[in-house]
Amino acid sequence: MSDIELFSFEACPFAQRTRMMMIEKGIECSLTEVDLYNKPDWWKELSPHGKVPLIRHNGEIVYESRIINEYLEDVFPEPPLLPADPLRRAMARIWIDYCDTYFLPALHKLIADRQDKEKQKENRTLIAEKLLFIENEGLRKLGDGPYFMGRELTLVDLQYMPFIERFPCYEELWGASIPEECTRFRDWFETMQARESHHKTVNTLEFHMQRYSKYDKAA
Ligand SMILES: N[C@@H](CCC(=O)N[C@@H](CS)C(=O)NCC(=O)O)C(=O)O
Repeated sequence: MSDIELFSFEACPFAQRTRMMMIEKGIECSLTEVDLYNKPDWWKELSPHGKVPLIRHNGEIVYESRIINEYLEDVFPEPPLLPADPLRRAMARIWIDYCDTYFLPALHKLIADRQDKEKQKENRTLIAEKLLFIENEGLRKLGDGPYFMGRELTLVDLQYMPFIERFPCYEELWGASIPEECTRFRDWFETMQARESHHKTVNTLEFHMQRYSKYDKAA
């Protein structure tokens, strides 16, 4: 029995980041699925924000996917998922931050404004701009690939992958697209799809579509 407990929800892309991280590191954990639609009292007591993922390690809790992943990187340094060089580490953190601060808000706007045709046009353009920025300022400058930072897998890859796994739903339901010029990005996605951590955590597109379609039905 591991001394790490992971509290997760099957459909949650943030929790998937941490599940992928643990598989990549070979970290054993006991997994508890939380019913987020009907939060149990023990969960409300345990979790300050009520959000998954959350881990309990040696009786202490850590939450926020990005913070958990960096914590686990500190506790289990092998195999490394951040570059050793301080400047490259800083670069990795810049792109980890870019995902949550710039890229995800653009994706979320697409869902939030789904009823507004004019705003949707702007949102599709915004997403394309973000992807081109990732391609040109991130992937192409950081290295030849196949991973985000170059030859080695890092936490940056795990930060983006769960959301790109779901991108075909954004294409199908709300017309988002990955610009043609994003060739390094497409190759990156193909590389990531071959990882065991992806195979072990991926959900089918039908599963994702069903969940996203509910937004339209609820509107
Ligand atoms: N910034 C958080 C986001 C986590 C998050 O939004 N999780 C969702 C599920 S995908 C959640 O737990 N929602 C329940 C709630 O907000 O009450 C992270 O990176 O861990």
